[in-house]
Amino acid sequence: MLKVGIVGCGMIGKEHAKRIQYKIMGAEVVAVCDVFEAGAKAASDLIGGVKIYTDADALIADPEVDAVVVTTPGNFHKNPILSAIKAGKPVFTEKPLTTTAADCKEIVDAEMASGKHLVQVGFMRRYDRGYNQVRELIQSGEFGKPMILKCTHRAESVDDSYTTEMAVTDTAIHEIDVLPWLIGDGEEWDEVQCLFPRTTKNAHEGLADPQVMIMKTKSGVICVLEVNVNCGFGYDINCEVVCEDGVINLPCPSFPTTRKNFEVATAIEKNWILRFIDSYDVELQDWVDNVAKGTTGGSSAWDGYVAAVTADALVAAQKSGKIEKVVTGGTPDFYKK
Ligand code: ISE
Repeated sequence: MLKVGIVGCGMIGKEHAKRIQYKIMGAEVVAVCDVFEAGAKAASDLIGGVKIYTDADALIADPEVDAVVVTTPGNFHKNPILSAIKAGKPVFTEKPLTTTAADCKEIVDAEMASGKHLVQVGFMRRYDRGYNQVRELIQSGEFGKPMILKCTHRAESVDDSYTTEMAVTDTAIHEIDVLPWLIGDGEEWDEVQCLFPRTTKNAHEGLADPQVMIMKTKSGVICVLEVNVNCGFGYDINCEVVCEDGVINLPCPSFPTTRKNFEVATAIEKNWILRFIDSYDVELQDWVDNVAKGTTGGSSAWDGYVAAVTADALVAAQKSGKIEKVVTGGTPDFYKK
């Protein structure tokens, strides 16, 4: 049984604590940590009462903790990940790996120096059934080569702490990671651009929303992504892949179709926790299974670094209004699959 310690007891931390304790096989949570003791206590209570820490390093050093899950806000990911690597303990971190490419590089360097693959980044879309089905269809070659990706990343609303940059670093970061994986191994972003249409009346003061992000891969596939986080009607993720010999659409979660009052209707998922609930389950089970074999699955620290470099370029593009290059320097042998 893998004994897990969780660092960060906010919303996703509590979700993962319950998931690991009650759904995932081969693992249990033995300790939780939050700088706010009350937060750690609340998470501990949810899972039957486990050890509580307010210092992440103390949790990581606990000999009973075999592996670490990091669910703090993204800008606090770096230190617990580095401590886990130093302690030689496998670490699953929620996305993004960290919020800057420089911090991600430090993690990549530390992991390579340790000589072991210890870090998995929680880009859960790589575990989503729909994305995997689309990937298989692309890989079958039946549709020819992909040329255009038309994607939407819409959310009902965001709170006042959400910034224009977060449309990239917190939201589009999912497409940044999943789309190259979706269309082909070895695919990489080459250049990115961001356009600002008229801002919706539903956005809070200072937030530019929606945004249109245009990203081109090295092989010439162009993605047009609408990030629209105050759409008001639900959490709506779409991805259409236009290929040479046909078009593939990502399936949406299925809901009954109803007919009433001269209307045909079907529901849209309310939020990301519900939309990707199954993906999170599969993802954490895969992490635990991989840890048991001494490996990692999903997105590596290098993938997390590449996503951060791309996000940095997109944030620069938001500011410059120009096309910006994505320069990663090439995959080190350590991370080649
Ligand atoms: C959130 O952290 C997610 O992971 C969601 O998928 C994304 O849509 C949202 O913008 C993020 O805040």
